[in-house]
Amino acid sequence: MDILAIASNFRLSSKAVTAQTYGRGHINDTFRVTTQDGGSFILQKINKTVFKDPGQLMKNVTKVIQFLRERSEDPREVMNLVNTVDGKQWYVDSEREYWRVYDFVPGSMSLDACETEHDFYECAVAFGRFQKRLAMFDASMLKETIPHFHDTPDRYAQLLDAIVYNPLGRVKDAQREIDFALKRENYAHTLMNLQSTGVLPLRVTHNDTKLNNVLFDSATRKALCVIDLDTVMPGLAVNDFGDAIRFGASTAAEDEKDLDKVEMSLTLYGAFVEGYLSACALNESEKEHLRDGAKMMTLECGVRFLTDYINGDVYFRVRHEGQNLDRCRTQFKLVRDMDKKWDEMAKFYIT
Ligand code: ADP
Ligand code: GN1
Ligand code: MG
Repeated sequence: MDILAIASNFRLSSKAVTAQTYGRGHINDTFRVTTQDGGSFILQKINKTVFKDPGQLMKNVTKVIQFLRERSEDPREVMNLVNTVDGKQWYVDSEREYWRVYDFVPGSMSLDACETEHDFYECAVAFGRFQKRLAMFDASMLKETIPHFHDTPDRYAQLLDAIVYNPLGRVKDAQREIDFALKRENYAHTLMNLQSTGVLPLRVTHNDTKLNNVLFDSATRKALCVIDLDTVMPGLAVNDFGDAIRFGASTAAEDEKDLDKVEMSLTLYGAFVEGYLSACALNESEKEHLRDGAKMMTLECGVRFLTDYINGDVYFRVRHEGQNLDRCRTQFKLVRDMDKKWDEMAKFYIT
């Protein structure tokens, strides 16, 4: 694939001269492109297996960016889309692949693990601020880019389908993980039930609040900009909270093989609660169910990795065989650890 040729379809500051794969996202193909005049850009091919309607996705992203830009003080707080030479927000190549370009946010970096609890506090403030700023966004302006995204019972249904289909015969290698998941199937309904009974309000949420979906100012190490806006849709704030915990409060990488290294750090958990609640206003029910958000998103993500392992790694990018099963195991280890720390997690609620 000639990335520089693809880049030439966008209004970059000058001619693109280098292009390298970039970052550690699991979904899109991301490249950092530099130009003759020293400009730096992020070029992405949108994953069409994951996002069935990339054009609609880009309409969502454009609206969210515009809304946030009107409400932020520093231009580096919101990503900037670069138009194509025809003045469009995305480019479709001859193979019907969808491409987009953002300015590389100047002076920024992303983290795949926190170095200190302060990093995680900053991440929480960024996602909390994001939540607060979107409070007045009209949800009806957004189309769901992935229906049932955090519908955990639906994720279980997909796991059960994969077990029956078993296309590569991998079920036998994952029996312990399948048993673990199935034992917790009743719990999977908890937050969806609280949503349908109106206890937890639907808000416009980010839905993919990984630490590496926030850019930090490399000079000050303050959180600067929330990125990866592909899944901004109506959702639960406790899930945004929880998805951030499952990744950022873990003491090891998402695909760590040595499960003795994998724990949920209460210190990091506490730092995130403090940062998140300082930046956005949640109601009492949401605060009470923060720890359920953490456990649910961790369980759900484990179920998703397990399903994808069984299906033959068709959704999440893998760098080696078995990586999705490794990822599933860390998530389930974190669920067990949260069960142990359940009472302590409750102590961080600020009422
Ligand atoms: P994916 O959906 O595959 O996770 P992301 O949109 O999160 O893709 O991008 C992958 C990585 O690329 C991010 O984690 C971040 O490191 C980097 N990145 C994305 N957009 C920008 C940007 N505008 N400026 C700087 N870095 C970026
Ligand atoms: C994916 O795109 P990325 O890497 O930021 C996934 C999330 C998962 C996460 C697991 C659109 O996030 O839902 O929680 O991997 N994004 C999508 O690491 O499915
Ligand atoms: Mg990402």
